[in-house]
Amino acid sequence: MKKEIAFIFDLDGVIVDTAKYHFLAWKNVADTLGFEFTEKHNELLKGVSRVKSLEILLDIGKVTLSEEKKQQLLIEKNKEYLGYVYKMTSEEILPGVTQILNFLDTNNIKFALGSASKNAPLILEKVGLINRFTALVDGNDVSKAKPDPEVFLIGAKKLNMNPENCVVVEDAIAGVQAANAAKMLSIGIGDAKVLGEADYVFKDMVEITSGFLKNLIN
Ligand code: B16
Ligand code: MG
Repeated sequence: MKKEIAFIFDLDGVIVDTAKYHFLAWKNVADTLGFEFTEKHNELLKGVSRVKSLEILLDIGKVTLSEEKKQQLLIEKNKEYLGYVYKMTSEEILPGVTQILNFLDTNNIKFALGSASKNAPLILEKVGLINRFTALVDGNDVSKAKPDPEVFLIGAKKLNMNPENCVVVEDAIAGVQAANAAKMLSIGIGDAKVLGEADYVFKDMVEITSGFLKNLIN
């Protein structure tokens, strides 16, 4: 017998790779402030809110700024980031994603978005996926950042599902922890050494086969 389950997908690192654009925009901020910001540093910002990302960046550069200057940098960073987002097309949907969404649709399994990004609706619109999600939860809807389960619990509510019947797909350890705290099944996308707390870990979305998905629902 089929189990009634639903999926909640993270955005950056799962559906699209916007981390590379965040990197370029944050690097510009670091350049302006006069310190080096590497791709390795950028890993620390994945899944983290915009405001928290700036705090981490300033810590890396050992820079202290006034509230006013921080607000100005946040606006400038987002402006540059949006410049990249506006150029996004469906070609940037990560390999494997479309097949998974098609499988879920074919099997009448609902899915929602659970992202820390305040730009999530725009990104989904640019890549042509906005109308495929039953519900969207983004950085504008939450007051507590991952690893707090709030984002996924709101997602379950919007899907009209019990949290225990939801499956979360996440690339950030804070997101995996949030899913676990919400008592949802967690699927990590990326390095198994980093995402070891997830119930399942796959290198990328292509590795999630229809056989695996069939096992989950049966
Ligand atoms: P924004 P996710 C996260 O997206 C990114 O991984 C993270 O690097 C970014 O700081 C955060 O969104 C906020 O993004 O500046 O667009 O509001 O992985 O939760 O989908
Ligand atoms: Mg992510």
